[in-house]
Amino acid sequence: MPFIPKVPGSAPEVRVRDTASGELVPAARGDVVTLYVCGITPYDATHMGHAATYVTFDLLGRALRDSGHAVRYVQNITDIDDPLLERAERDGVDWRDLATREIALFREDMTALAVIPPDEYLGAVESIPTFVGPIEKLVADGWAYAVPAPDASREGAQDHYFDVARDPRFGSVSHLDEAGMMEVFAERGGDPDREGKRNRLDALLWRAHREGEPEWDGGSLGSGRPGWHIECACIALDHLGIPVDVQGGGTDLVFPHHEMSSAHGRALSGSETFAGSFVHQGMVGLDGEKMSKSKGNLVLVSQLRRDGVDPMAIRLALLARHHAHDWMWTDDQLAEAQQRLATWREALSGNGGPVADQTVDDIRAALADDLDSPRALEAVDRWASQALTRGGDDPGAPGVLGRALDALLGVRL
Ligand code: 5CA
Ligand code: ZN
Repeated sequence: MPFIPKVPGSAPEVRVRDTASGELVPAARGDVVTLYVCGITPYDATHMGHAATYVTFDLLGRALRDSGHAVRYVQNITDIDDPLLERAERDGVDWRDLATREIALFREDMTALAVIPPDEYLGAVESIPTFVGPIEKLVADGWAYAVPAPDASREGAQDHYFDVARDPRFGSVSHLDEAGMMEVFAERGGDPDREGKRNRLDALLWRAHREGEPEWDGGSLGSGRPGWHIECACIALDHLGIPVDVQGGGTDLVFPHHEMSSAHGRALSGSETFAGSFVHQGMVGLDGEKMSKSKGNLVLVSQLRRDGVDPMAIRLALLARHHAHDWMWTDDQLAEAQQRLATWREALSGNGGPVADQTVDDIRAALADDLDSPRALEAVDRWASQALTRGGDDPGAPGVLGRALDALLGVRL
């Protein structure tokens, strides 16, 4: 946990655009704000898309703290799932070693980007014993059912699926119709063609052991491993309680991941909603396509760091784009961010400057308005430009603004 300086003055209530309702809603619903953000699947290094996501929720946490709230932030690591096993197999490494290595690199990247770590950072693997009881409960309560798995390593073994037709609120996060759901289900980890499912969209909760795959004790479910969505539902339920205030991640998780984990979480908790708001980071792309580990079109935080790029310039490049929009990464944007960082450093290194109170208010107002970081940066640009062209006679201004940049934007000069 880095030291976060206090900023004089007070901040407005933070509002965020909730994907489920489409409305701007207060992110906080009480003094303590619970924040669950979907973490990485650790099979490759952190790219600009991941970095944008975690910087966005870091910004939310900072704005909430500044407006007088305490934040309880939980993040998972999907350290057992098909993509991780497939990559480990391809590269001839143990999946545990691959995950350990990538988690360590991710944490280094986040530290370099001044991302405040979550209060609890939980691996799926270490949490598996806490998934079994809830899945058994879903089966017992009629939310889930077994499907014979003839290719499993043990005779009579069964996979377990969530019955989406049981849930009258299914679709309340993404608002997709069935065709829209089907379009993305398979490419985002779903198995629409699995024989024996009641509905093609039903989600895997527990997979019986197959030869060559790792396995864990599943109680009455049999030996196997958990599905993806139930992991986030159970961790959120156990460590924050449902409803959480904010469920976060990239827009690629709206369906099926957040739709399903919300359905599982509501079924388990009896709560009508899974989250006060669902906040999603737009997709960051490269060369016209979504940046993704599976496509390999990546700009990596760790590579830029090795190239000697100041991590604060990387952070500024990310903050220059509004989180709600998709955008393409280009080298020009990094060059612009480096220029901006140099200008800010120069302006803040003077003995004084124009009074900064209005600038601090402008940063706060921009962040409170659905984390409008580009607007916040422009406010600082205006102050810096005035300081450099006309100077100013407030000796305390650079100090005040420097602390605000550190506390509110996570930019340390
Ligand atoms: N482990 C799951 C979530 S439980 C997962 O999606 N892992 S991930 O490594 O693929 O992505 C980590 C986070 O980065 C997710 O919130 C995801 O939505 C986000 N993300 C992935 N690719 C991009 C991208 N190109 N642009 C913006 N965010 C992205
Ligand atoms: Zn998740």
